[in-house]
Amino acid sequence: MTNDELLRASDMLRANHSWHIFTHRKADGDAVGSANALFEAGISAGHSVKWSSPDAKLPIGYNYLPCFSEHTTIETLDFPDDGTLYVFLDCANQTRSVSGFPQTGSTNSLNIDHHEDNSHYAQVNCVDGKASSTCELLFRILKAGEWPLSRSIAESLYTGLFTDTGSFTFSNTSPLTHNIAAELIELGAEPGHMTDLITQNKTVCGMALWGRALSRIEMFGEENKFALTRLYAEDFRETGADMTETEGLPAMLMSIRGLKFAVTLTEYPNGTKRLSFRSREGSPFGAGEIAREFGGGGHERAAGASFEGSVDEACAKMREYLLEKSR
Ligand SMILES: [Mn+2]
Repeated sequence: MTNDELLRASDMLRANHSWHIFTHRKADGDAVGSANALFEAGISAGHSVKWSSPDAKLPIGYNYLPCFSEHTTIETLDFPDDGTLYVFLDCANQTRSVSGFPQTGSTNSLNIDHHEDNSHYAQVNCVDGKASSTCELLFRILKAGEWPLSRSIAESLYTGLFTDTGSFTFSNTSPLTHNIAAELIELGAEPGHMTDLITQNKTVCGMALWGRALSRIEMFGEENKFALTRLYAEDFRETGADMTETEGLPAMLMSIRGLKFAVTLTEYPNGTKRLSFRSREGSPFGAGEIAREFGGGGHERAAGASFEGSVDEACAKMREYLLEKSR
């Protein structure tokens, strides 16, 4: 990513005074963090800004971010050509967010993302598959364009850096990631405080839900390199946990010694059914590769897809599939 490319994105943001920001379905820390940072940057510059996604609710743990409550739920939009700049954050393709986006490529739009499989759907695409997070890339855009960076913008960006790198532990953590984290700390994001805000925010109900998932882990394959667990809709109802409280659970499985690849199958109380894949070095295949085979997407180490049918059937099929594929 050259400085000119960063400036091109920054100039587009500067020239357009009305923005509509979109984040992907089932937002994570990077999506919420980047949207918060950009929202605040826009408002501070005197722009009019909106932020939407199909999510009925964002993960409640991120409610310390200043623009958290600005999010509105939209399933579809007709994307009027009224001078609004449509900004997609952390969305590998436009189907990951609000539907109805025209495929013509001429809609006034900007795509800021770090997914390797990004489909370059917008008029201007600022995509860097090497960036740890959308927040890392957004920081570089804002810095290149000399946008003022407040302490709360720094905290929003730090949130995405922290969560998408698994607390600076995943292989996407580069020297640049740490340099940017250092700059964010200089701007006022305190690492200890941020870690508390991001990680020490579970509810007892959420912990009970995790307990159910952890108690159902099945290890299989050669040297137990695969793990699988499941959550049923009843688990949410019976524990009182919110739908968004599964965040962090798939990554938690990866703390099992020797594990290379993990799948979490979740049936949400609203009927949505999700597969979450995590992989690490030494896995016979990447998380993204498997997710794409199931019609989903994501990164080498973390990816997701949806599934149909009963949870137990899907688990049995997944187990067979992984064993077969690694043979
Ligand atoms: Mn991301």
